[in-house]
Amino acid sequence: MAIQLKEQGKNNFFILEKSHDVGGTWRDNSYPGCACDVQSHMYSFSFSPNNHWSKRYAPWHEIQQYLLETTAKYDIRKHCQFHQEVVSAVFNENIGEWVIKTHTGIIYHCKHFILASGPLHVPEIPNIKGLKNFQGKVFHSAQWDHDYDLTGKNVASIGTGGSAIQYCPEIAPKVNQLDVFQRTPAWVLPRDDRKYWRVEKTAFKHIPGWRKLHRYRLYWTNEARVWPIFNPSLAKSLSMLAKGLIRFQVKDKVTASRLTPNYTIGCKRILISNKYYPMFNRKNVELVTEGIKEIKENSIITADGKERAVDCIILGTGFVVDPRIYMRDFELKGLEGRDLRTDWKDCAEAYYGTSVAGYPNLWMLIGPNSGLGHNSIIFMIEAQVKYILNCMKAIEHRQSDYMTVKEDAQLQFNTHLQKLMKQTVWSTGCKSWYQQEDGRNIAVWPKSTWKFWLETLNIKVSDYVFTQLGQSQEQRK
Ligand code: N01
Repeated sequence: MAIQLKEQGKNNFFILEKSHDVGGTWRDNSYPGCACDVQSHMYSFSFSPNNHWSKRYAPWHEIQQYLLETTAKYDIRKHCQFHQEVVSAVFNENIGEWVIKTHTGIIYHCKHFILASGPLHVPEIPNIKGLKNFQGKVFHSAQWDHDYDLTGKNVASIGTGGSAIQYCPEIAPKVNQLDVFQRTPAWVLPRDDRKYWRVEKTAFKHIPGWRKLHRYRLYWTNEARVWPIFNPSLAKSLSMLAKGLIRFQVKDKVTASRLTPNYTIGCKRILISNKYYPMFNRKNVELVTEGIKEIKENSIITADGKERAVDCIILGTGFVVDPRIYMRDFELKGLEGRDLRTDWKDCAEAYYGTSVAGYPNLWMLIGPNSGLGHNSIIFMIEAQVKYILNCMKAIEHRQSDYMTVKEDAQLQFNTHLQKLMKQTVWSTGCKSWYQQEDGRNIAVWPKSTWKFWLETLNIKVSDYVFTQLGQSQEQRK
C-alpha cells in the first residue's frame, strides 16, 4: 500500500506499527521449519521480483529479508512509526478526518485510514486448566524462545495446524520425547519442495519474462485448487487418495487411523509437508488424541487419566481470528458515533473485505471474507490496494471529501457471498477458524481470485455515497 501510494506521488502518509520493525507474520514467526506454503515466486509482490529465492517454498527468514529489502528499496522506513499501537480511531464528520490515538497518547489526523493489521497476529493461548501453574517452559509458536534449548527435553506440543506440522518434525530428532496433542487431525498433502537449480536461478535473472511466466504458471496451478473447494464431491474423492497417502507414510495402523480426519479434505485449510506423517514412525514421538484434562506443575494429565512428565509445552494453537475479540480494546467510530465493535456484534462484515458501511474513507486489507485457502494472499492484497487507490481518485475527481459504501450494497454483497459459501467444501460440517461460533464463514473469499481481481478492477460508484463537507443530509442522499 505504502509503495503504491508513493508511486502515485502521494507521499504524505505515515505507517503506525505496534512492533519494532516491519514484516508482520514473517517478523514474528521464526519457529524451526517456518516457511510459507505458497511458492515464493508467487508469494511476492508483482512489482518487486526476487531472483534469489533459494527454494520453491522459502523459509521465513528469506521472506523477512525480502520484506526488509523491499522496504529499503522503496524508502518506506522513513514513513514508519514503530512502537505505536493504535487504541482508537474516530471519524470527525465536521472536518472529514480520522482522529487516531496510539497507546503512547499521540494523536494523528488523516483523511484516509487504512487497516493493514492482518487477521493472524494475536496468539491464541488456550484456556486449559492448570496451564498457568506449569513450572516448566511454555511458549507459543509465534513467540518461539530461541534461547531455550530443547535438546533432551520432554516436550508437549498442543495443536496440529499449519505451524505445528512445520516445527514438530524439526524438533523431534533433538528432544527426548515429543508428545503431539491433537484435537482435530489435519489433512496433510505432499510438499513439492526443492532447492532451485543454478540454471533456474540464472533463467529467473537473465531471461526476460521467465520469472513472470513461472509466476503465471504458479498462479493457475494454485487456482486449480478451487475445484474441490466448489465441488465437495470431488473433494470427497480426493480425501480417499489422501487417506491412502497417510497409510503409506505411517507404519503403525492405529496411529495412521487416528491421524486421518473424518471431515472432507479442504473443509479446514489443507496443509503440506513431507516430514509430518513420517515423524510418527520415530520411537520418541507419540500422537496423543485424548483431550487434556489438566496441566500440573510438571506434567499433563489426559482425559483417560494418564499422566505424562513434561519439561516444555509449545502452543501451536493458532491465533485469535475473530475481529470482535482482538479489536475488543480498539475503539473504531464512524458516522454518527457508530462503533464497529457494536456493528460487528453479530458478524464481521465488509464490502470486498475493503470498505465498511458507516465508516467513510476507512479501508481494509484482507478484511472479512477476503482471505484465501488456496492461492497467494499477495494477489488479493494487490487487488485491494489498487481498489483503494481508485477510490481515492474517485473522491478527488468528484471534489468530495469522503466516500462511504451503502448499507444495502454491503448487505446484498454479503448475502450473495454467504449463499455461495453454502455450496463449498467449507460448509460440509467441520469446525474451523474460518467460522464464527454460529458457523458463518467470515474469513475466506468463496470464488476464484481472478474474479476478485475482476470485480474490484473498477469501483461500482452507485454502491457508494460521496460527501462534500458542509452538505446537508438531504444532499448526501
Ligand atoms: O494455527 P491453526 P496455526 N486445545 O489455527 C489446536 C497458517 N499458516 O498457527 O483444529 C487443543 O491452524 C487446533 O485444534 P482444532 C495456517 O494454515 C500458514 O497452525 O481447532 N488444541 C489446531 O489444531 C493457518 O491458516 C503458513 O480442533 C487446540 C491448532 O491448535 C494459520 O496460519 C504456515 C486448542 C491451531 O491451528 C494459523 O496456523 C503456518 C486447545 N484449547 C501456518 N486450541 C504458511 O505457510 C487450538 N487448538 C502461509
